[in-house]
Amino acid sequence: MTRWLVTGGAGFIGSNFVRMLLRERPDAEIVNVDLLTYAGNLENLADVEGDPRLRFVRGDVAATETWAAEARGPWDFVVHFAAESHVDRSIEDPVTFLRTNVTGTQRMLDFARAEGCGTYVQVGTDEVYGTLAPEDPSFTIDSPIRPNSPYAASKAAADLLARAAWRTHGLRVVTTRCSNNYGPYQFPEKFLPLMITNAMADLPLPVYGDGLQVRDWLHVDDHNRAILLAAERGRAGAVYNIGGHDGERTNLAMLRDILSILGKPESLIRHVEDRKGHDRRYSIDSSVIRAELGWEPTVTLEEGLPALVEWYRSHRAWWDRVKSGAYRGYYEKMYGARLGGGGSPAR
Ligand code: NAD
Ligand code: TDX
Repeated sequence: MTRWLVTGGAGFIGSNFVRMLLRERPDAEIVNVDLLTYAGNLENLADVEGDPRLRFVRGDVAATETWAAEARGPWDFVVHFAAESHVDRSIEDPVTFLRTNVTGTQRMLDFARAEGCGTYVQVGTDEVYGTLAPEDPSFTIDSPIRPNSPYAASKAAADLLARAAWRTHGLRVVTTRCSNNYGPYQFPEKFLPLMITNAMADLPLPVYGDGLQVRDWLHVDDHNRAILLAAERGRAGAVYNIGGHDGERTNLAMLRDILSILGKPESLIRHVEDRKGHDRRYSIDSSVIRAELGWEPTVTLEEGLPALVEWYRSHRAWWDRVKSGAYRGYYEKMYGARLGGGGSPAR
């Protein structure tokens, strides 16, 4: 058995990672620690709910002492996804981001050392590099760290604490920095699920500013395959940029594609006030992980976007429950008296 502790496994990327591990690593035994904030939803894992290799512990990464007894090491791998992840929320409420993303990461690094850990993966973001002008070269792992939102600043601090744990204590840390992900089970406050579900319901599509900001879209399974490689074969202390499968598009171009796939009119697009400090362009140079670990993205936007729209078409029950708030009762219904882990109440 290979023991994996995954944090944030009830969120978008983490739940897809857990599903991938169960599918591709028959010897994996997984504990998923998640606080179930508004962004955490165990319905994202409903299809693997009964798998005996997967155990859920409700817990706060910033209060590891409240659940450590339910997740004793040693661990072969700790993969730290849990975070506050939405830029707009970080502008309104930065302190929550510091608690979860900064304190929470330090507590997870301490937990990994105390329990024993083969490799610790810090799941980071390209947003730590700041923004690019249209003609700038892509971000490399040597680009300066210049975060522009409280979210990005908190993730930069987390990455640096992970590096410090490697240098100071010799914890085997590998850090990944990925561009914008898309795929199943993304919370519909984020751009693509918000726009697809709104368009399906003939609701307006709120585009920040001129809509010409560029993102470097990557399918969540390609991201998770890179994380798996980084965990199993990554170099201690390495930073791996992940992204860039011909995925650079303006927000408006993405919207036009979505509307055309759905057969909906462009009159649904509404330009609204811009996000404060809005990063203009992200673009990722993934040459290090390609050369060192042989990672290659496999899903192009041309195939991935229609498949994503189809997923939202066929999973209306899932996103109806998320948008209506009904998903919040799922954990209590499924787990009832087995409320373990302590932690703070879900926000
Ligand atoms: P998400 O918001 O969908 O999920 C976050 C999960 O973490 C949720 O299940 C939530 O309940 C849990 N969580 C939040 N606070 C917690 C706490 N204090 N203790 C325990 N659990 C807590 O986020 P996501 O989009 O899946 O992102 C996962 C990770 O990947 C984050 O670290 C994010 O910064 C990073 N990332 C995301 C993207 C992207 O495009 N979404 C790109 C690059 C990196
Ligand atoms: O309503 C909207 N209208 C709009 O124009 C929303 C929610 C977003 N946007 C724009 C802002 C961005 O230019 O769409 C783009 C994508 O926005 P988000 O989905 O909020 O993603 P972004 O800010 O790019 O950050 C994402 O990628 C990096 C994730 O949320 C982060 O967690 C990840 O680290």
